[in-house]
Amino acid sequence: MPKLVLNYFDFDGSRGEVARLAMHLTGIAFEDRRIARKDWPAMRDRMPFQQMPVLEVDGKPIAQSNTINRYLGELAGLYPKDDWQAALVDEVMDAVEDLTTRIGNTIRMAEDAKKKVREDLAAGPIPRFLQQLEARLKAGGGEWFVEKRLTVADLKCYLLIRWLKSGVIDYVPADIVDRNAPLLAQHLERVHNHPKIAAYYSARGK
Ligand SMILES: N[C@@H](CCC(=O)N[C@@H](CS)C(=O)NCC(=O)O)C(=O)O
Repeated sequence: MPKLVLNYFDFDGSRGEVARLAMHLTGIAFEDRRIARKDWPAMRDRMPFQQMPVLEVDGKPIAQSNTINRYLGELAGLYPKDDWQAALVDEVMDAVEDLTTRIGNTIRMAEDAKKKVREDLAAGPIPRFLQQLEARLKAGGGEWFVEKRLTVADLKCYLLIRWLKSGVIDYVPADIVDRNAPLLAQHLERVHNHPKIAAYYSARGK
């Protein structure tokens, strides 16, 4: 097993959290290098795309969350070997990434613009993404996205749904998931109650 160091913000969610969960779930040893916001400006230029997460593998950096998720998913056995099943995992992860980016782009907007863009997203694109993701969950049997088992696609979707349901995204109603994709709300509980994930968050005091 290579020596793994995950660089990500000191925050239990979003793009770096799939990697943490994948490694905790499967007992892969890694250094969880949590970067405080105040230290980020001084570090930014050392990161390949001035972004995180960045995984160091035997000292060599690799960026882009879904690339990291696939790499670790393969190491951890949470990514399909079959090419078609793997493509289905990628589709979910990339769709989640697209929606995360669209919402994320609003974070630094002025309040008026933020309100308008988020209300527009909540009126159409977010429900559509949720319905499309739910359709893929159904196609996979309703419990997990592919291979009737937990993969990195489930972790990636879980973190998006947790964010949407948390109520912290102003102008996006917290019940948007329940109203548009109730199976994704159940999926959130399924992942959250996985014994190793529940134990991980409990150990972190969450
Ligand atoms: N496409 C990239 C996006 C990475 C990204 O936007 N990361 C955010 C944190 S979640 C970041 O590093 N932002 C830089 C900043 O806030 O200056 C990925 O999937 O890893």
